[in-house]
Amino acid sequence: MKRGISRLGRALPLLAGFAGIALSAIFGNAWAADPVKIGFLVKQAEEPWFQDEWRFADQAAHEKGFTLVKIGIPNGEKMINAIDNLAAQKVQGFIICAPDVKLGTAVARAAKRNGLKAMSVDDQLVDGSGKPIADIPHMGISAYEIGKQVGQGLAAEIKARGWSPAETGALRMAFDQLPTARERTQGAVDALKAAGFPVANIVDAPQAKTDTENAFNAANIAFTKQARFKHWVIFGLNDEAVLGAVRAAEGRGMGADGAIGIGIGGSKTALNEFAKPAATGFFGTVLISPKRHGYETALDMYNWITANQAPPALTLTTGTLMTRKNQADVRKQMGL
Ligand code: FCA
Repeated sequence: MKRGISRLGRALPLLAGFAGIALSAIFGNAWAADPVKIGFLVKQAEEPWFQDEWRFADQAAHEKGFTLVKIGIPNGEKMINAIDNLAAQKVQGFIICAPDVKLGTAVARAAKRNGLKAMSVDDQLVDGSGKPIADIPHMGISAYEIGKQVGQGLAAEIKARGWSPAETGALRMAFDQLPTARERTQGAVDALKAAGFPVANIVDAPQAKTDTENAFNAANIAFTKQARFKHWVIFGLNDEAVLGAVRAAEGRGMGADGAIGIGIGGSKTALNEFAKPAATGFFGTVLISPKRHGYETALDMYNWITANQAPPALTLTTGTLMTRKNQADVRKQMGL
């Protein structure tokens, strides 16, 4: 574009002084002087995972010198308003973890209407028929594999503690309307099964929302219905799901020797538990990378805007089992 501008400038010497102004009017956003602005919209701004993502996206903004606009979008209406708002602020593109993946078509439409580039993070957007939206690049976790790591960790602990599988229940904190959540817990179920855990002892606790409070309520209902088990292992889509269930177990007199869980995340929710002087039932978590999901997606968007280099259509990140014992080493390895 710059070369085009100078050629045109030479061809119209009389207008040379006004070329910048005139051409920026003609070429709009393509005029190189526009500062880069990127939106980062998340469904649950209060959750430590999303705060970490924002923190790492801020780091990218600082390094590259772009402006990052962070907005929490707890529902579809706020989401659409936020996208329109980004356009009004002359943002060129945004990264989004939507409050409901079925809003995919609405996101694509709002982005197109406003001429914004869009990329999703964590939760992949789908269209009306449940298919991922092809022209919205995505970075998510390898949900099924990470779920398997959770299940393997729990199976190993059942063994290490000498718990009889027949007397142990497995609580699946369920949020099945979210594909990544379903895949994560399916991975854990399959790993438990593969380790010989009795399938009939797997109990579902459906959560209304993916936070600790809703997990606590869901787990309490399940524990009341299934009082026959002596021990419990707990898993779910994130640390909040598992922590809520661990708190519910504690409320029923089941401490770390009665009920243990392994979450997914590794942000503050998990670290706060590990920092307690005595081990709680929150045994571990599969640490995933807020740095990749925040910093890397922000850089991807920056390159898309400034160099017209679209991000890969799909990037799946891995995780590492982290417990009280190895937390410092594992976090260091992940560059956190
Ligand atoms: C989903 C969950 C979050 C986090 C993220 C990676 O969005 O709701 O808690 O696990 O995936």
